[in-house]
Amino acid sequence: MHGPRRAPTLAPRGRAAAIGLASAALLAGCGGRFGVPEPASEQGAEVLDLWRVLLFVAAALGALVVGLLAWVVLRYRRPKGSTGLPGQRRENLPLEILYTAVPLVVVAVVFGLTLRAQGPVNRLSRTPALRVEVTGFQWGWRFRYPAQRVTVVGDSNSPPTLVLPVGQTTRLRLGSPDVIHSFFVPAFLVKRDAIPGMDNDIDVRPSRVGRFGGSCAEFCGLDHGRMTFDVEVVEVQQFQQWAAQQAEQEQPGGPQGPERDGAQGIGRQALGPVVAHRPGRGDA
Ligand SMILES: [Cu+2]
Repeated sequence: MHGPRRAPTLAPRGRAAAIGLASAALLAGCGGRFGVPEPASEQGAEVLDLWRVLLFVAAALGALVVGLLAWVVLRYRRPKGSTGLPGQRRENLPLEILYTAVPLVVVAVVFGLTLRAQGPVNRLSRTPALRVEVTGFQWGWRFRYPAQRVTVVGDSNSPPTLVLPVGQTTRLRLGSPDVIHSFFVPAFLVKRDAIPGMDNDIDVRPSRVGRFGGSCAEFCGLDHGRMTFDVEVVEVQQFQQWAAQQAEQEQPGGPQGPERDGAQGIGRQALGPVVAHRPGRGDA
């Protein structure tokens, strides 16, 4: 944006202040999320809160360790002209107890906070407003809405879109017919595996309307890197309209014309034989 400009030479103290200011500006520029995407779900907001605490604890401990190291190096450096070893100390019991106890307390507190955050993130609602079966397969995704009789399928050439209503709890049942995949939407700040022969349930309650990218986060073969999808969070009414429209198109007597996203026809064909061999379905 600006033309090349010669930076004025700064005294060491001024340089330190400039670095401090730049770091503060950098952190403020991330909106206090420190590199984490802005959460698009209530569960994601919990994860962000935990991340902030963990980052703060880690930064404080890092600063303490680096500070102590610097202090020791400077304070106890060898004076000019001295020879031999400095005075040796065999033990310091209070200090040893302190540096054993403090890390234990820190780990216990962090563990407790993590457990507390896991509660609302992993909790499954007794009455989810919507249920979607999410199937990861080599190499694409299928989203089935059993109650709405809607199925959206895509593959690595045409990624599908998972449409969700905002402000409502959706139960995602993750499964796979072949190998382990992982359902990951960075904006939800939660990732969960789709495992053959086993159903993995998570709830997501989107908190804002928008379109968010997702992908498989478990290396699953050649086209793993192209196993992407989108999540479209819409108003409840819009969701109902969309579902009704899709269901109509899927009726055997319904219009056979081009589907809303061309992925569906291709994907459904590709998935057909795979689904037939899917282990575990209906066994439970
Ligand atoms: Cu995968």
